[in-house]
Amino acid sequence: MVLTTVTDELISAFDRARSVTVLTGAGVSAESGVPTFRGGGDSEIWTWRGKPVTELSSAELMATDPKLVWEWFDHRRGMLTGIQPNPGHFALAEWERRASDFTLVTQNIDDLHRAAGSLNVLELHGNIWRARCLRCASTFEARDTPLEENPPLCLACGGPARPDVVLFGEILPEGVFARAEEAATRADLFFVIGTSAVVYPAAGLPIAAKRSGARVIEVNPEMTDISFIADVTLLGRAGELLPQFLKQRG
Ligand code: BJW
Ligand code: ZN
Repeated sequence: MVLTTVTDELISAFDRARSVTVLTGAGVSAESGVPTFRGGGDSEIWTWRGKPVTELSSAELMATDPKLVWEWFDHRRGMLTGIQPNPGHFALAEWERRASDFTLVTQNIDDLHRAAGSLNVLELHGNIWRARCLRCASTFEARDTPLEENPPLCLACGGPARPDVVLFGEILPEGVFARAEEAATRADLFFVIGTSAVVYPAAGLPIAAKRSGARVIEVNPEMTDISFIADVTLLGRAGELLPQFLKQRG
């Protein structure tokens, strides 16, 4: 079913749900002015030196030219500086405060969910403000923008660090993905918000939820690769639709 507004029936299903799991993607940050990877809904697309993201954010480039990967992330961090969460992020933080069993899984590395007040965020693809040591694997916050040194050096052992994000061809942090899968299969309502749902294994989560009996609700201005399994596609912007789930509850 395709809808353009949040109906009373959806609000009451949301109120009655015992377990809600949400998967977000770049589209949830689009209304904050953050570009997406593949466009859609009038969003800007990340571009840098004419190279596609699949090449820039790849394990291959990390292995051959880590300084260039840091320059790309430095550019991204510069753009994110000063960007604020939007009503979609704030609504999700409120969903978490009101629900008894709520899990927010994000593919985003921009940290805007936490900035909006979400507490438990499962970051499948890492965090742009964190670095990971290539020698001792410790992780640390690295917020210099622009970078003071490329690569930044590990606070523990002085070794070179890389962005603590998951590039194409890299394995997702195992514990985090396992928790996301568990929440997907436990949910009775599963929301897929602002993602083109083409990147795996994240895009497998709504499929796993559906198989386990969840009702799947998609929020996106456009139909996506996952629309065919969604019970409801809410066609529109996250920042406009997500707050509507809270509106009749005072
Ligand atoms: C709005 C809106 C508004 C606009 N409101 N909405 C199975 C099948 C095929 C391939 C694979 C597979 N398993 C693994 C692969 C390979 C690969 C993959 O999936 N490739 C596909 C592209 C085909 N996956 C991987 O490599 C993963 N690793 C892995 O599986 O390891 C095992 C392995 C190892 C070695 C070999 C093989 C397997 C890792 C994936 C990591 C992805 N990393 C990135 C970059 C992170 C760092 C960075 O930011 O640079 O993560 S890629 C990029 O895409 C980023 C995103 O998190 C991710 C998803 O994008 P997202 O969020 O969906 O954004 P968009 O732009 O695509 O969509 C935006 C949406 O918003 C649109 O729908 C708009 O309409 C909508 N929108 N405005 C609501 N206002
Ligand atoms: Zn180290």
